[in-house]
Amino acid sequence: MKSAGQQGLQEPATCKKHVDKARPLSERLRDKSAHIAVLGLGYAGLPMAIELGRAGFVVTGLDINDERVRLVNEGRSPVSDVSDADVANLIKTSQLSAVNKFDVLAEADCALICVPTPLAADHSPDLRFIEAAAESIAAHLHPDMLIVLQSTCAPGTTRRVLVPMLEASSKLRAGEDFFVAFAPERIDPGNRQYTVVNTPKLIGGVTPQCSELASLLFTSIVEHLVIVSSPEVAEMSKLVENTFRFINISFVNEMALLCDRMGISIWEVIEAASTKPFAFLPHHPGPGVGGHCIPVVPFYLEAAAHEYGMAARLIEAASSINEKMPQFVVAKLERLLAKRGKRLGEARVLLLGIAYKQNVNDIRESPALRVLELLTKREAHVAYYDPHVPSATCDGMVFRSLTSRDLNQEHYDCAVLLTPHSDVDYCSVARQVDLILDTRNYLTRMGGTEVVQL
Ligand code: SAJ
Repeated sequence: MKSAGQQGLQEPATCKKHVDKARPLSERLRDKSAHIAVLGLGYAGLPMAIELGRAGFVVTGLDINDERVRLVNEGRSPVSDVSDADVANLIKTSQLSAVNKFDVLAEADCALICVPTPLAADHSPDLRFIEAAAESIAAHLHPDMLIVLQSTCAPGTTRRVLVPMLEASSKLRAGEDFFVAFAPERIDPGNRQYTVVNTPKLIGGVTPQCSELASLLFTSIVEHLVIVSSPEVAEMSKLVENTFRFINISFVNEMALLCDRMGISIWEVIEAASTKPFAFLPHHPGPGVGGHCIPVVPFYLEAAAHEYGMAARLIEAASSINEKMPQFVVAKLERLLAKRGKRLGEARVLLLGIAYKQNVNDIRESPALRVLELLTKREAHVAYYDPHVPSATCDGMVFRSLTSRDLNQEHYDCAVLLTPHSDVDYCSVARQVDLILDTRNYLTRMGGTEVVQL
């Protein structure tokens, strides 16, 4: 029976490319006949899977979250920066599929590890997701396989944690029988300008051949590759990038506390300092530092410093400043209300935006949740409005976002702008309140409503 292809007909969408596994991996990466497995379909893994599918690879996404797997197979995106159409187009052509069973790794030529690297309760690195991924891959490891770790981790994790776990249950040796590299994800959620494609990709292979094979994979989707001399350099670069940001944010937060005492605008100070065309990189104060990266990654660097007998004092100092910001927001609000003869405990307070940053729906580590918790503890009447976050649990209580219709029916003594989303009409919100504490310097004059910057 001739296949559809042999009959010259359009191959049915379900047909997978025939792959000659005998050909070396380098050739299958060049002609994109390699099968790629992406472990973790989150904010880092799904955009990577989409770009690899678009480049022509067959990509299987692996995730332990059944709901996430179901959504992807239905052509829907569980990640705010990836559209449903992005997913559906690749599902339709069978370039992309998702599974929650890891035996597909036996068929995969490459495995990209894009799993979370959170902190444990004591702020120490939590590598259980990387270790689980390593175990899954090790169980299906085969010759000529490329494994790329993309999850943020401390220097040495690739060579001293991942590689031994991969080698433990087979005679295969990294750098000889299979290949390993570290290539940190640099996704900036909500950033429309910089994406997987135009953000330079660091690659640190365990051996030069490992770097070469990882480069062959990424060159199909990334405009600029940067090969470094080892996985440790790539791991350390990622930690330095994010800790640089964390410390600089904490510096301007501390200056915000000082300028508040001085009675001058930190925003005007930063704007003025930014006129210096060299040697100054503006960062801006806010209610604190949220997200899955910036408040987490520096503690991987701190743990690495401790391992080498050093105390990373700046990281601890920066963390204590950033963690103080929610209290500062509440204290400033209390002072503003007191000037109007209102006690915090009897005030009706509207929080605007509780996602950890603009135009995302993620509330992990969001400082807005801390503000909500502090105000609730002070017995203020608190509600929030965030069209990207329908509900949030804070201190064991479930809060539901107001709708834009609700906003027009209630009056509030004050609002606190914590995370300004670009799709919200703050003018209409301002009509419902007498005072807005703007922690992001986002609002201009709002009619008769008094707007006070942090
Ligand atoms: N923030 C400030 N002031 C600033 C900048 C940020 O208060 O001047 C706050 C934000 O509101 C947010 C937190 O810091 O709550 C983190 O913001 P972010 O955009 O720096 O962090 P992420 O985790 O969304 O994305 C970052 C990436 N961001 C940028 O470099 C702009 C980048 O560091 C990484 O690609 C990504 O983390 C990651 O995956 O590590």
